[in-house]
Amino acid sequence: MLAILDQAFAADVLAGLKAPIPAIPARWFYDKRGSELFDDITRLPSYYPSRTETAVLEAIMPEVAALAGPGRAVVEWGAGSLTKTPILLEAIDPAVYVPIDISGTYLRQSARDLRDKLPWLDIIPVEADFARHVELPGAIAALPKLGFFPGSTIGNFVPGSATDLLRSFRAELGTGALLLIGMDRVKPVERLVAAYDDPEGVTAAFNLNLLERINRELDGTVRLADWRHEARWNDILSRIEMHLVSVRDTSFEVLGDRFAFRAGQSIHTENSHKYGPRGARVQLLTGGWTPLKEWTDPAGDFAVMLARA
Ligand code: AVJ
Repeated sequence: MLAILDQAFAADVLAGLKAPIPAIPARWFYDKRGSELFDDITRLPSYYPSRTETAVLEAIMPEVAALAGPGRAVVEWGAGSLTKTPILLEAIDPAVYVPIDISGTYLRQSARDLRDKLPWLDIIPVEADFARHVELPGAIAALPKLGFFPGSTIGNFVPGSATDLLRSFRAELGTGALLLIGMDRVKPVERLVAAYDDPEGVTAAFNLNLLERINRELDGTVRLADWRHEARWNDILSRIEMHLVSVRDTSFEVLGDRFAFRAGQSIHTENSHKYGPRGARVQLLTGGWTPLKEWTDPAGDFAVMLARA
């Protein structure tokens, strides 16, 4: 018997491999190995988003703290990074911090790490899939809220799904809440591709780990040597796409189902949308959030936006 999370993984993989354009949702990258590899990615010279956003957050915190005021419940979708989340929490003097994550193990570990770093902070972890509606703890019902969604994770959702997600954030936090969100900017294609196809090969390993995860968890027989990593810029849709491309005709089984791929066929594994200033605001507006303020690094590589529900 597969656990509930594994069943969801199995359903997404089987449906995704049978689709006319094979695709597996990017959320399944993040098993233990995948999360470690993503951590390595954030330290790569060519992967500018993490270090740029961190610098922007550090620079703007006095202003954000003045706008938000103390005593808020800070809600973060995703367990939070120990480099970015403390920058916000140390600056704004919150009443409580509510990290939401689908992985209970990961959530509890990161709550422990955060308690070591900020022992004064009241933390209420919530184990839930933030892509669905999350019921927030009753204890924060009466508090003013600040949502935190860094990393340009919103960019992993196509615009229609991003709108749905932002609307569900709004429904969870309520009218008057604030949202602090990271949104990566459009930039020259060479820099974008280099960020998702690093010379060190870490992003390739991150992408290929999805196939290893299928082998590990879903009785898969994928031959790793038959696949390679590819990062493509899709200009019309303004996004980096990651694909796993078969290097020769190949076939494999997953949970007893057989799949065949021709040389050059791909499995689409991730979208990472990049926004212009106007596109970023429109995405927030269609999701029910009114932009109040936005900041970037001096080069304009990455934007942090503040919006109100
Ligand atoms: C930070 C999760 C949004 O799209 O840049 C990094 C994930 N994928 N390299 C991104 C990712 C490949 C990432 N997110």
